[in-house]
Amino acid sequence: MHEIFNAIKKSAIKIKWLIENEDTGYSTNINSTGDTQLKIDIKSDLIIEEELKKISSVKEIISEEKESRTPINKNGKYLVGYDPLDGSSLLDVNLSVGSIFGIYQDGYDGKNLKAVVYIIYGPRLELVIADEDVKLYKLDENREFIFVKNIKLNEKGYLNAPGSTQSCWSKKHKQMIDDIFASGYRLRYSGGMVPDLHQILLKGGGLFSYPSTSDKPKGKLRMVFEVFPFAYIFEKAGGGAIDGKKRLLDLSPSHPHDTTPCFFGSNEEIKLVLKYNE
Ligand code: AFP
Repeated sequence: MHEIFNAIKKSAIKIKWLIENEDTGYSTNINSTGDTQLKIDIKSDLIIEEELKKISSVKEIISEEKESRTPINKNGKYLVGYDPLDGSSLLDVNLSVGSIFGIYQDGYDGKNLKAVVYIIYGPRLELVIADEDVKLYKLDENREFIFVKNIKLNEKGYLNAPGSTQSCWSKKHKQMIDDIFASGYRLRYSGGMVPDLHQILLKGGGLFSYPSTSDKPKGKLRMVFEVFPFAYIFEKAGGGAIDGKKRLLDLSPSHPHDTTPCFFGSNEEIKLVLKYNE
């Protein structure tokens, strides 16, 4: 597992360089989810693939940017599902973006996650590793990731990050979001899952939601690459992650690119979501 963490750290430094120096325009490719890929999405994916291919404990990898799995080592133990550059459509306006890695064993169900890493490319390069607990690291002047602190959510937060557009929300969801704001929560939503969830994690709590909507009844965010990894992190940080009713980590995708509605938060906010979905 440590070798995998090190490969991810090396990839993060290279991708940070790409973000700062390379063309952030679109390519002519369309990925498996139907999004037009940025040139930098493709390059970041390649960087990660090259680093993970060197690791003997990796059995196979699957990227959000590719339709199929890539076998690595027949005798490897771990499967790595990753989103090389989540929120890349925010690069042209110089907002933070991230990379997300779920390290699975024996299949890509939520319950098979063994560890999670995400990177946030912001003014600083930061990395979060969750295995037994959740730890924040930052890149120092010697290009080493140094430990900053453990991340722990409070029972209740004050930030609200509601995904999608109001015109596509159900009446019930709109009512819940209105009530949350009426009770004093502040809006914090950049449109990048990594910085939006990172903010909630580091500011002690709140709610991030991407519900079932009229245009995307099964939500937008992908289980293997985005939802399960953050569900794992929120639970390890002392909060919760549900699809509205059920625990996200109990779900099994029938295809690696399947999506699900999702709610991540501290315990009080998750209880509230459950109440509105009774
Ligand atoms: P892009 O990778 O196309 O920028 O999408 C980002 C994302 O998958 C995720 O990072 C955000 O939380 C979510 O989409 C935002 O979606 P909405 O703009 O529909 O709220």
